Amino acid sequence: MALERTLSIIKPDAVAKNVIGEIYTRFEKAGLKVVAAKMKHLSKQEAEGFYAVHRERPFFNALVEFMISGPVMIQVLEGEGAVLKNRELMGATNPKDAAPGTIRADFADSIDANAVHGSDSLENAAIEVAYFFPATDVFAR
Ligand code: RTP
Ligand code: MG
Repeated sequence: MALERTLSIIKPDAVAKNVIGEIYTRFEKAGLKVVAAKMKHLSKQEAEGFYAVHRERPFFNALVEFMISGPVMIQVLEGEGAVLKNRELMGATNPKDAAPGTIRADFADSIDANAVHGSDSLENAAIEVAYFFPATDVFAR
């Protein structure tokens, strides 16, 4: 497996629940390192741009409104097979379908308020990391 970087967002519901640390612990225990991080209250424009691939989907407006409902914690995770590893830690999009012990099973309330975002491919990871972090703000470790 190759060393990869992926973009992770702790969504407004999980930030409001005060579980940033618990989620970071899961990343660390799985061997993923936080190599960049910032808390941010996204503007509507930033959220729409980030989720532009979903623009035509019926849930797009609800998704954007939810993502701007409060601050989020945005981080770049680095590790062997980081993209898939993070998706495995997150669990299925709908918490009802998420495997026990995953972040969404333990912290998500609904398909909208589903605690975390994670890049779904190495290609999208590079695009998403660059969307939020200039290269100088990502630290090789
Ligand atoms: P994410 O992008 O947030 O990591 O989630 P994901 O890959 O598991 O799911 P994706 O298909 O990319 O959808 C992005 C977010 O939109 C919301 N969604 N709602 N009502 C629906 O059918 C529906 N489908 C997706 C979810 O909040 C999902 O995380
Ligand atoms: Mg996605």
